[in-house]
Amino acid sequence: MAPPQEHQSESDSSWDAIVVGAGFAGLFMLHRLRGLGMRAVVFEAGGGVGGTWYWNRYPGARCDVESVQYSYQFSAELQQEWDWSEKYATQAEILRYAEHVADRFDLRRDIRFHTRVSAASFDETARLWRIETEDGQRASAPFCVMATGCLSTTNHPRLEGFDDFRGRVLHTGTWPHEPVSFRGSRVGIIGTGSSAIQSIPVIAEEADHLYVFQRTPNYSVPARNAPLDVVERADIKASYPVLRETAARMFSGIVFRYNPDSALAVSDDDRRQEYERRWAHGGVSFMGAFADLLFDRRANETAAAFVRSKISEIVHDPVVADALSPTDIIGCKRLCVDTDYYATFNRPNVTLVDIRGTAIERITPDGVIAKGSEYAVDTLVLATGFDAMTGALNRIDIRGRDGRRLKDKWRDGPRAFLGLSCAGFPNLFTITGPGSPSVLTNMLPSIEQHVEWITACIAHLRNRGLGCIEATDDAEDAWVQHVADVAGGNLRSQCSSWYVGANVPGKPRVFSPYIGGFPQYVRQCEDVVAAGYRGFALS
Ligand code: NA7
Repeated sequence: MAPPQEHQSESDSSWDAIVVGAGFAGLFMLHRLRGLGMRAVVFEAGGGVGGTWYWNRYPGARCDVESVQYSYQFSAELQQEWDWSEKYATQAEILRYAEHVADRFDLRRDIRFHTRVSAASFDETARLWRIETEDGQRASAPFCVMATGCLSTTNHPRLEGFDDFRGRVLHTGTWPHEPVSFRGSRVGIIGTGSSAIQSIPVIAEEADHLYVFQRTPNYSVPARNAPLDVVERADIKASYPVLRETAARMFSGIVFRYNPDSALAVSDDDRRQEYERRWAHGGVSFMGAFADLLFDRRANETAAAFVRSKISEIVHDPVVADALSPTDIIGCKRLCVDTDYYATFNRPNVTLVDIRGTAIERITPDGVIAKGSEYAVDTLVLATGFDAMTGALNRIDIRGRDGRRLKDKWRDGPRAFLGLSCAGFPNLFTITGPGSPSVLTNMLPSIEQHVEWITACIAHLRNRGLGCIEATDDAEDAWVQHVADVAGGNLRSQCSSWYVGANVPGKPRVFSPYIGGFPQYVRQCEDVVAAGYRGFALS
């Protein structure tokens, strides 16, 4: 723990705005609020800035969006002075970038680290949000912005006997800060999502033995990561304005080549060649191979079959290759991007424990029992993901008008207008909240768009001497319906992913991000403003 800061001794403080979270969203929000001349404070549970990139320090952690795109665009100077060293940046490099931004814009002095917000309630008489932290601090402000992230509350499976395990337990989403060695260790990893797929090849290089407990196989495509050389970096810097402008017009907010053709309208040879080209290029642009991959099950199956064929080419043991091969919709769960994932299963020190259709039976003091056998391990890595989209908000006791709890309002699934604001919760904003494109797009531009929208909204209120903004029930209902309608037409709503909350037992099944595309979403946000904040009550 860092030594407490001077400000942290304040037991009660009033501000113009309170921001919760110092990841990319909270950092930029603070910068913009300051730009409005407001006194703003950020409360951050971690000991440093960076959010996701502060916590997810597991071996092999990288962003699956190219570094030059997964970066802020609000400052041309920042873009020009920062150099990305690789096509896909490591967690460490992205964290250094967040730290650089915090320093460059002098943000740290208004961030209270090691301070987790436990409650936020709206005082209707004073028209203030009153915040409490786990260590007993209080603060109040007319505006509260939740910049708490979409994948920030870890999911811990309830496994029988777990507490009796004598070895070391690590979760990819809360990885220790000190170096973790796997040398001489027998490791068991539970999960085969993105975090596992990135960390498995790296852990396997060091561990004595690695057991991979796989409940559901996942589709993964190679990253083809590479260093960026001096010429590439100069080209990137020269073309940033065009890159950003182009990205803003892309469905996902990410520039890559989309093929407008149907996978079913071309010959088998042409289709295969297109997939081969994408496979050789690497990354999530694989899903841009054909326009209907996420809309037509037959088209989707052509891409799925291609990846399965690659798995059987790479993995020597046909039984293991078969166990690693998913049969469901490709891209329904988020497509994983890897470096040597499938090839890692050719190593003699890696064993795939395929528990498909069953479950881990129990954890013993010395290992894991699955499919009737005990696997002795010294270290258990939980790569079991997150209570996504709503987890971080629901863990705070948020109360709006009449003391109504957000958690109760969201009992059957999240409800918010534009994913930005909730009826009954005046002056509370959520950055990349449920009902906004968020995780289905490039997070950085989506964050910036929300921060700019919120900033303009607060400026609008202040310029007109207004104190309150709140989504109306009607606007919220219509938006929630729209989000559901759009999701219904997309194959992504059909499987048991964290997009629908299926990975957390008891969570209502609702497709929470907005899947209508980034440009379409931005247009709707702009229309709302142009129509005088249609759908909001201003007072
Ligand atoms: P994910 O994608 O939610 O993956 C979690 C994995 O853990 C997944 O394979 C799960 O299997 C598995 N899991 C979860 N609970 C259990 C239990 N009880 N037993 C066995 N296996 C279990 O999380 P990640 O951290 O990898 O990635 C999250 C996002 O971060 C990712 O999509 C990127 O956007 C970045 P399941 O599939 O549920 O059967």
